[in-house]
Amino acid sequence: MSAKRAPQLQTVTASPESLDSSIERGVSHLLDLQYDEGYWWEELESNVTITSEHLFLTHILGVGNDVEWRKIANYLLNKQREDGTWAIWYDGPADLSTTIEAYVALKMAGVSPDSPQMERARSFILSRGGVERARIFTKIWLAVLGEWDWRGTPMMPPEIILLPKWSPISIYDFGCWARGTVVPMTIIRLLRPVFPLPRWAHIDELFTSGKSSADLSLPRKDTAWARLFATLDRILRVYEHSKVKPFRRAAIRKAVRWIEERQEEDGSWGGIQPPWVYSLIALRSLGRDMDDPVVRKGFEGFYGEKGFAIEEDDTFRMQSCLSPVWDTALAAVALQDAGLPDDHPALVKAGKWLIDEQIFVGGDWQVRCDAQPGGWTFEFANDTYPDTDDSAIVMMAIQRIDLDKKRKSRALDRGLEWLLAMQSANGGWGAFDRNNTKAFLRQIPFADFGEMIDPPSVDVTAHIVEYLGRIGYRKGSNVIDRALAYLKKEQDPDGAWFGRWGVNLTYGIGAVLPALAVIGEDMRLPYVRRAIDWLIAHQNEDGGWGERIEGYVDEDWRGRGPSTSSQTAWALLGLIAGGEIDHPSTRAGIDYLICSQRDDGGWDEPYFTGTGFPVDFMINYHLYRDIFPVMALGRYRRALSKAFTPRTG
Ligand code: R03
Repeated sequence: MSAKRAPQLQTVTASPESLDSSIERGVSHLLDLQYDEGYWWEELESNVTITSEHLFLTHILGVGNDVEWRKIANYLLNKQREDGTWAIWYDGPADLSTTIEAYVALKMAGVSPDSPQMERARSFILSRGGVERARIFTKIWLAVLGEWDWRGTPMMPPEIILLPKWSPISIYDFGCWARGTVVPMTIIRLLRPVFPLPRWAHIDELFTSGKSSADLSLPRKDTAWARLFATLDRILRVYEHSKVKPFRRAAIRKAVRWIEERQEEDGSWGGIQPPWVYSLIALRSLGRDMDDPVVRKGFEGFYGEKGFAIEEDDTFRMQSCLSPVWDTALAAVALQDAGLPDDHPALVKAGKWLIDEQIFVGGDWQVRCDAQPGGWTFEFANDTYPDTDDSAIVMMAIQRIDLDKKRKSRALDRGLEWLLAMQSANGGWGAFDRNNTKAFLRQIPFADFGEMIDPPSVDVTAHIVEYLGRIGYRKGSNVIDRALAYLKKEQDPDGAWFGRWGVNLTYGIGAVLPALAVIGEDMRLPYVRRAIDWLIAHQNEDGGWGERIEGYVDEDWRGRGPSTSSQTAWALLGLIAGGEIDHPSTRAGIDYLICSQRDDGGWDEPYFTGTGFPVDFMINYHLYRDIFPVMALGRYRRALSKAFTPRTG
C-alpha cells in the first residue's frame, strides 16, 4: 500500500445507468431488511469478552447450563486466531485481557487445557506477563471467580454516592456508562464476593511466577492527579479497618436504591452490558438470587426476541448493546437521500415507529441540564439515557416523512428543545450529558479501559448542527456560532477532524462538511479546503477510503487502511458537501462503491468502523456497510442532477 502521497486513481467511470441500478439495488436490499414493525436492527458486533463475561455471570448467578456453555465455547473457538489469541477487532493485534477472559471461559466450559488451542492461548498470555498485566475489569472478574486477590483491585468507597452533585467529585461527573458501572462496583468492591470455580478450572497456570506471589500493585500513571488518587487509595485501605464508618449504611442503601430505580423495561441497565452485569453481581453479592424479581428480570432480559443474545447454529454470543433506533434513523435518512418519496410506506412505517420511541420521562442528564425531556435513545429500552446523537439523526429522518402533522411537530419541537438545552459550555455536544468534562477523572486507578467522561465530540456536534441547518439555522445564530467555534478549535493541523464514535478521520470529516454546507458556510474557506484536500490525499488506489483502527494511536497509520464501504461513503459525503462533484476523486469513490457492491445490493465489511471507545472497545455495526453507501450514492446523484438542471427561481 502506498503511503501519504496522493495515489494514481484507476479511472474506470461507471455509467449513469450503473449509478441508478446500484442505488436501486441498495435501496431494495435495505427495504428487505426492515422489520414489520418499522425498524431496522442488525447486529452490533464487538469482541469475545462480552460473551466470556456472560458465561462468568451465569456461573455467579448459579444458572449456567451445559448446552449454552458448549455453544459459547464453540463461538469462542471459532473466533480464536491461528496463533491462539483473540483481538478487540477484526484483523487487530492480540489483546491480553481478551485472551485471558476467553481462556478462562473455555476452561470453565470444559475445554481441556491440554488442547492445542488452549496451549497456544496460554503461551501468548504468559509471554505478555500473565494475569498480573490484565486490565482492572478483567482482574475484578477474576477476583469474583476466586482467581485474583481482591487486594489487587482499586478501592471504590460506596460513600461516593452520597457526595452532592456540586462537590468536586460526584457520580454525575462520570460519563453515564462509567456511572452505571461505578455505582454497582462500589458494592461489589466492598463485599468482595467470591463464587469459586471448581478445582479443575483454576487458572494458576496463567501467572508467570505463581498465583500466591502475584504482584498485586495497581498500574500507575505518573501525573499529579494519578499520584493524588494513589494516595487516596492507600488512605482508603487504612480506613477500611476503622470500626467507625458513619456513612456506610446510608451509602449502601442509597446505591441499591439508585440501581433499582434505573432498571429498564427490558431488564437492562443503561441498555449496555457493563452496568447491566455489574448491577446483577452487586445484587447477587447482597444475597439476592434468581427468586428476586429485579435479578430475574435482569437476567431474562438478555434472552428473547429483542434480547442481546444471538444463537446461531451451534454457537452462542452476546452483544454489548443494541442499535435499533440508530439503525432505523440512519436507514431512513439514506433512503430519502436515494430518492424514496416522503410518503413511501416503508418510510412512514419507520417514522411512526421512531415517533413512538421518543422519551418523555426524566433521566440522569437532568442533573446538569434544566429542560423537559424529549430525546431519543440508541436501544429499544434506555429511558434514563437518551442521547443527543440519536436524537439529531432521528429528527433528520422524520423531518420530511409524511406523518400526522400534529404528532410530528410535537416530536420535533420537544426534541429540538431538548437538544438545544443539552449544548455544552464549549459550544459542542456530548452524547449523553451536558458539560461532562472533568478530565482528571481519567486518572483514577480504576480507569485503565475506555473513557470515564462524556465531553463534547466533533461527530455528535456536527450531526446536531446538520439537523439545525436543515430546519433553517444559519451562521449568525448564537447556537450555531458557538458550535462552529468549537468545531474549528477541534480541527487537527492537517485539516482532519477526530472521529469519536466512528473510525476515524473520514467519520469526523464526513460529519462536519455536510453540517458546514447546510448552515451556509463558505466552502471555499481555507479551513474547509484543508479538510477536503485531506480526503483527496488519503484515497486508496482502488478508489475507496479506509482507516485502520491503529491510526488512533499510531501516526504511521493515520488515515490509512484497506478500503471499506462505510468509510468510503463517509469520505464521499464530505466531498459532495464540499462541492467536489466533478473531482476525479469523487468519481473514483463512487465507482469503488458501485464495483464493490454485491448483486443483492449489499456490501461486505469485515472491518470494524464504529467505536464504543477508540481502540479499547470497537464495534462492527452490521448495517453501516449497507446504509452509508446508499446515502453517498443518493446524494451524489442528487448533486449531479442539480448541477445539470437550470435553476428556476
Ligand atoms: C454511534 C452513535 C450513538 N452513540 C451511542 C453509541 C453506543 C455504543 C455502545 C456502547 O457500549 C458500551 C460498551 C462498553 N463496554 N465497556 C464499557 C462500555 C460502555 C458502552 C465501559 C467502559 C468503561 C467504563 C464503563 C463501561 Br468505566 C464493553 C452516541
